[in-house]
Amino acid sequence: MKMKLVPAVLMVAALGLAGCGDGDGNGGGEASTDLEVTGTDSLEFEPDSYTVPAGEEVTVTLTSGGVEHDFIIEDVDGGDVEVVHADANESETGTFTIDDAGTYTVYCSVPGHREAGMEASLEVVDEG
Ligand SMILES: [Cu+2]
Repeated sequence: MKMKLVPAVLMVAALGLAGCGDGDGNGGGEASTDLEVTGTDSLEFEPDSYTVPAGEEVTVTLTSGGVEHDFIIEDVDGGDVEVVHADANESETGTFTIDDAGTYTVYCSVPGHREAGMEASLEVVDEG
């Protein structure tokens, strides 16, 4: 009897996760003006891809784990844009607006983090 319980629990957990991922607009190809990002202790952005609309203000809420992180967008109109920085175990909010559609790179500027692979992909789309 106990053996049968395990797969059932896993299935419920999987369904629950899928449900949470729906409609949040992060990484699903649907543009969102509200990004919830976690900077993990293993130096990753979670999630690590975002889609936002061109020409609209986007709010980023960055939550750091046990290590500080920031959220920088590389090469926007020739310069990097620091959107938000969150100290360890803190959550901070910042905003940005990008007018030109395209694919941008997000990185963390805390020393060593980007070198460890702390990057994400930001898709800016014209919604017409
Ligand atoms: Cu970082």
